[in-house]
Amino acid sequence: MMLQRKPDLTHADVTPKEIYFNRRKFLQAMGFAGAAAVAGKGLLDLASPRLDARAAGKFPNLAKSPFSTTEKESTFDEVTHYNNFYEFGVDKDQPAKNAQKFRTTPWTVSVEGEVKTKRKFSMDEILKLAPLEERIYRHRCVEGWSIVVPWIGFSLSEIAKLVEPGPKAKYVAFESYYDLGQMPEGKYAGIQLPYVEGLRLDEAMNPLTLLCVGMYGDSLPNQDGAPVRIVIPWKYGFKSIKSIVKIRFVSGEPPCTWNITNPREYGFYSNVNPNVDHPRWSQAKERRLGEIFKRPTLLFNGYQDQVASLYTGMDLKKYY
Ligand SMILES: Nc1nc2c(c(=O)[nH]1)N[C@H]1C(S)=C(S)[C@@H](COP(=O)(O)O)O[C@H]1N2
Ligand SMILES: [Mo]
Repeated sequence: MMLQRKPDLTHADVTPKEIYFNRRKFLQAMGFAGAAAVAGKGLLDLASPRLDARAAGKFPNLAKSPFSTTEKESTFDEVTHYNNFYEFGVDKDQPAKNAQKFRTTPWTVSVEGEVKTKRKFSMDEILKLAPLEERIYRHRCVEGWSIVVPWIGFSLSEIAKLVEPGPKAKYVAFESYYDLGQMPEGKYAGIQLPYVEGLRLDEAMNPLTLLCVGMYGDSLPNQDGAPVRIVIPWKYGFKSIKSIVKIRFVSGEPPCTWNITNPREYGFYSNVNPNVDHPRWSQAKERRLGEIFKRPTLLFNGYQDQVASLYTGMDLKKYY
């Protein structure tokens, strides 16, 4: 829970649920193993049934990306049942339940602001705008847990090529869909909605910044930000805004939901940094979902080769 509104409820409160979740996964895995032994099939095939299902998904035969990690992927079940999506409830298991009926068709993303050609893109147009790639990225939540996800999409810079940002464009602002009728839990989110986020223009145009339309070979599940979201793998997860309807090229630093909620705890940059602690907990380590022992958190979440140059000369303790 990220909110300061409940100061006695910190990340530590997340842990018991996480352990419970992992135990459930463990028992399920045992079930799989048992079935495999009976069927005489290799354990490896059954350990990740979703991988086999990938060929049958909406997006088979995706181009691979040199940006992909070779680390073990989190399971589809982990990534779709342990979510932060406050519009659908503040608990990790709520988005999977409450987002089931979320209507994502028709969907339009409006690209506007300091650009030569403002444009509205339908979802069909977005899907054909550039070749879709699979990008297997690490994702590190500010709360101290992490996952590895095979996202699908293309660099956000592909959109910029089409709308041509002008000289006044220095930042990019993003806005999520918000409708209390479909997201009644949003009333209790404790944050101002619609959810908004932003990046400096050079960050947004870095090839790692992904316009994401799917995961695990298929469309995005509603709870993970269907039908289209942003993924910025070197920043804390809350920067990776879900279910976007607007992209605005702007001249000044745009407001960001967690930053305006609590500027001392959540900065505009929010680059993953093990050396800059959150005021209420250390950021030196993280727990990969499904694992017991914590692992060290890496500077820029391990993407320093791609992004460190964006921050040359900046004091990362000041610009957190
Ligand atoms: N619109 C919106 N986007 C959001 C959030 C949210 O509550 N609302 N939560 C953020 C946080 S804190 C994280 S860690 C990631 C989680 O993405 P995932 O559930 O697909 O793993 O989404 C981010 N994007
Ligand atoms: Mo997060």
